[in-house]
Amino acid sequence: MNTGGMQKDRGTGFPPSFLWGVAVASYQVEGGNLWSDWWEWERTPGHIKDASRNTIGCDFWNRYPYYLDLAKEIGLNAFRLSIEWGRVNPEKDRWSDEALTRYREIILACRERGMEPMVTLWHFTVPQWVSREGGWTNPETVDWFLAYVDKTVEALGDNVRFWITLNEPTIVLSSGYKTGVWPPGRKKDIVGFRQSRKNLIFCHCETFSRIKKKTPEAQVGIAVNITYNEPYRPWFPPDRALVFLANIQGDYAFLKRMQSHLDFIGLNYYFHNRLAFVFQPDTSFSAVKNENKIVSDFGWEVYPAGIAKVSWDLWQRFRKPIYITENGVADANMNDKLRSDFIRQHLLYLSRSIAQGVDVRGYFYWSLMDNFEWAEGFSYRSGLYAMDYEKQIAVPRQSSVETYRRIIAEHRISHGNLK
Ligand code: IFM
Repeated sequence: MNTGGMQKDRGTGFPPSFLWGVAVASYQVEGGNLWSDWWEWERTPGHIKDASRNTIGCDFWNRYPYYLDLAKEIGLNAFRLSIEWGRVNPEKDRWSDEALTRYREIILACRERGMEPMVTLWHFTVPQWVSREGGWTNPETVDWFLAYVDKTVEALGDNVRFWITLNEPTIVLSSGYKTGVWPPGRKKDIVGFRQSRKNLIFCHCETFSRIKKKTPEAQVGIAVNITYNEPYRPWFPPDRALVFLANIQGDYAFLKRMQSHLDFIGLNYYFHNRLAFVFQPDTSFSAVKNENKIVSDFGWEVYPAGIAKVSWDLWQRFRKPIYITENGVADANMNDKLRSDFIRQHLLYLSRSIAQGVDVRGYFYWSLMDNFEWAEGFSYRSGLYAMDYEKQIAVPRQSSVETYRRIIAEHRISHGNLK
């Protein structure tokens, strides 16, 4: 087996207080988020594959006890969810106590089922009124966001020990301001990109300080999506230079700007890229040359060694505890060998990192059930449970649910669950 260049060892266990969870995000599972920018975005033809059904989606907003029961059945001790800014603050200066009360109920419902809630304050969407005022490019958005943070932390803070300020900000920056495939749909808007980046970094740091001031015992981090980049030809300096550039321009640079304001790093790991130098200025001289022996429904190569590589790299650079806040694979097949192997292999590599001294404290599979996958709409199916949206039921993908349940129960990767 490819150990990704790391030393081989026998470690296959997880620390006693390890968090075993799944992750969901408000806009993707709740349904009915009509105050958010994505709601308008979705309704413009061409933006989303198969958007027509996203009125209630999984209807987590109303049916959260059903889903939390399913999560509990897997034996999880943690559950990652997010708060929808547009629900809490649907119009400028209008706040919804009703929404905050519901979020409080959801968080308590996690606790009642023995699951530690990990709560994300911003997972991609802004309220429509914020978007009309220029979204993240507008410096006032910082004040609006922080007012939302204050209200939310005031209402929920006594029951939340783990906060994530922002989810994958660099993905939103590039999709919203470089490629324009996500709201606000700007292409090559370098000025907008830079302003938004600056405002997001400030929001993270200030949110961290405010939460810590109010509840010093809370743990506050950020979730970043890091691709494991490696040179296609390790002996070829231009390929190595591409990897170096990709790393310094991406999330490592972002994290560096906020490292004094982080209790932990949330790592969302999905895949790797083997980068090759090509003489094509329009592709930034870079091409991805993956082997693609095993790929997800979306063509993402399954590469479990990468989770260990990135965790190791993050640990070496920042020395902060790491939670794997997302890791998952899109596979619509009900006979889901791909997903169960994916879970086993990633956890095996993770256990090896832990044995080598990397401080990894939790793993959250993305996602509990199939849900709304942004521009891909409902076609992306990564759930441990398959959604039947018409009937509003979630059907277990047996092999994956069983695999994850067993690993959690044994708290280690044993021979049995490696088969
Ligand atoms: O569904 C997304 C999630 O919102 C952010 N991280 C990646 C997931 C899968 O693409």
